[in-house]
Amino acid sequence: MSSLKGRIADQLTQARSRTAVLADAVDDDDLVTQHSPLMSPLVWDLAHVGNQEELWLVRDVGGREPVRIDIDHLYDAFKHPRKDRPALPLLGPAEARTYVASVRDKVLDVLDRVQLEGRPLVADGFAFGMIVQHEQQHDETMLATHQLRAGEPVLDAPPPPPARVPVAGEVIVPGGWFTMGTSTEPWALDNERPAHEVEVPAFAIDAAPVTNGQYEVFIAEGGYDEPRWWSAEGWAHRLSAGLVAPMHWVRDGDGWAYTRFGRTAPVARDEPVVHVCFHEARAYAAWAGRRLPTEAEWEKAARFDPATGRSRRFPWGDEEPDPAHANLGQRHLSPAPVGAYPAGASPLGVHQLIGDVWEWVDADFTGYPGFVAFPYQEYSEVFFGPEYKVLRGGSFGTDQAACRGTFRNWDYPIRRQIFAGFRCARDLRPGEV
Ligand code: AVJ
Ligand code: FE
Repeated sequence: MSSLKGRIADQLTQARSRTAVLADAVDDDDLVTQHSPLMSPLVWDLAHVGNQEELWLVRDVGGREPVRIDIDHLYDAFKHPRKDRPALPLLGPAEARTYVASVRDKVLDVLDRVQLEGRPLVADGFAFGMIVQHEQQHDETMLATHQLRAGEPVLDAPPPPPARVPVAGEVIVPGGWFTMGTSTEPWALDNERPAHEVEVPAFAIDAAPVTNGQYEVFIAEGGYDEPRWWSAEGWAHRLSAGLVAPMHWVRDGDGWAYTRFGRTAPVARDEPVVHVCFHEARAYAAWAGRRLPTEAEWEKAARFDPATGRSRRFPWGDEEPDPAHANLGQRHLSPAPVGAYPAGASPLGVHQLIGDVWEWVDADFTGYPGFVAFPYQEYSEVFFGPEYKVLRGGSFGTDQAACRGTFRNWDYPIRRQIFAGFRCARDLRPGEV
């Protein structure tokens, strides 16, 4: 087996172990329960992961007979909205487990025989990489479902590392052109492509994500009561949804507590704030006299190396993330405090861009110049437009297979179930360098 095939097999296995941890943590009744109208029952994600794998790797790449053509419609995310999925005749927990295992058996056989070159779908193992990322993305979704589930804690992980260096204030990123997106990263998805030059005027960006402690000041100073900090759309949502604090926060004496995966504790002031929507992020930034970064600013802060003028894969360079670089992969069940990842900082000193919390940026989700849908329009293109805002950098629940400096996530600006926070930016003042 080539080393690429070996890496693919390892990554498929890793994704499946994580899926199993998330599914096996609860009993069968819980697996078929819908914990929130925003989410599918966990058993849907489980079989959907197998169905996508069957469609792309067994049928398309492998040219093999379907395993279960009769269930395709149940697991087509466009046929049934999440809220309707519990009423479908879904595979039960045992059937779903048997199904995904039999698909995987065939896929490993396909992998053994396939030539990973020629056809763009298989060149560099792309289709396999896409399916690894797909399973890991659904694992993050399943983790978000766990966060929405009531009851005793069922997931365990060691706490994140402590702060190792003080990180505060902002970093000035010099103006000029930089390369955004990629044409060379083999498993980059269509919306990250192609690489293109963007001119970004000099700007200042926070050296770290906004923390719970900072966010508490915004709340205490009436940030949720002042329409002037909010966009019209954001204020309307703030009123109709009755927002008063990040999702999952509850009053605790003078302060706040936060229930995370079934465990309640006072909010940690030095951790990045998480479970805020785009509108809350934007309101905080306005209150702080700042703004959210544009998508190009975020990516320039994360990838631009002033010494070479080149865009790197990650803030720390081109190497794959290791546990000292970033809080990824559900190794911990929370963001780490600011300053916990000095080895992951960018050359200009911007910290924790990768991992910890997804970061809302001030951008609609659209295609880059020269965008071509690949291999299907329903991954990205059908979501392009003003309804979705972009998130960057991945969270503690994002696996490194589905996270890099160019990776783009998106959601509605009102959504808070994802592990999302933000950092602020601003234009430079005249004469400031
Ligand atoms: C990129 C996270 C928005 O979960 O809706 C999963 C990823 N696409 N199955 C999503 C995805 C198809 C997608 N996000
Ligand atoms: Fe999916």
